[in-house]
Amino acid sequence: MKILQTLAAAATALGVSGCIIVTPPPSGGGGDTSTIAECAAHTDCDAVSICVTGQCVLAAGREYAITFYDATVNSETNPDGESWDALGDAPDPFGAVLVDGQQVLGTTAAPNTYAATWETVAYATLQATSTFDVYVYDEDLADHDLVDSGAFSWLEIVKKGGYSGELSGGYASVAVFVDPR
Ligand SMILES: [Ca+2]
Ligand SMILES: [Ca+2]
Repeated sequence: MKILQTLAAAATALGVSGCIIVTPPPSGGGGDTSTIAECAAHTDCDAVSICVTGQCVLAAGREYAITFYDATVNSETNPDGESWDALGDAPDPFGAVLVDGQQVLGTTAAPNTYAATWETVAYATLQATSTFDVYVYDEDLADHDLVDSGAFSWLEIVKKGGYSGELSGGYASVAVFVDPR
């Protein structure tokens, strides 16, 4: 209690009257998980949670807005070394997103271009175990050419606010955003 007496003496010396508030020590780690964590960004929350209206909430089992923003076809030739279309014609790219193997988003095809911007939005409920695959195709009359694809952790995309980069083969780059509704 010597410290308290010293503080009291100091307070008296400063002309402060009334009681001294002593902050109690933390109560021995009760593992209280009911505390709602405040946050400003998804990265402020734990590995399975995201920040929604200032509070950390479980990421799984929520509905998300998926935005297929754009895609670039990085190669003038397909994996077989041929042009995407006859006579060296540029591809007609369109994008798709599959959740658990089911297509939840499909863009229109952008005619004869290596760079397409869509900003197409679709909504899907994402579970902890949900798979999230991104595809870019070249639209053809019959069988569309697969340009590139990539399998992602949707939670990783959510945490970072989006994915911007190459798909698995390097033939296409995309920008895809996933945000809680
Ligand atoms: Ca083609
Ligand atoms: Ca074409």
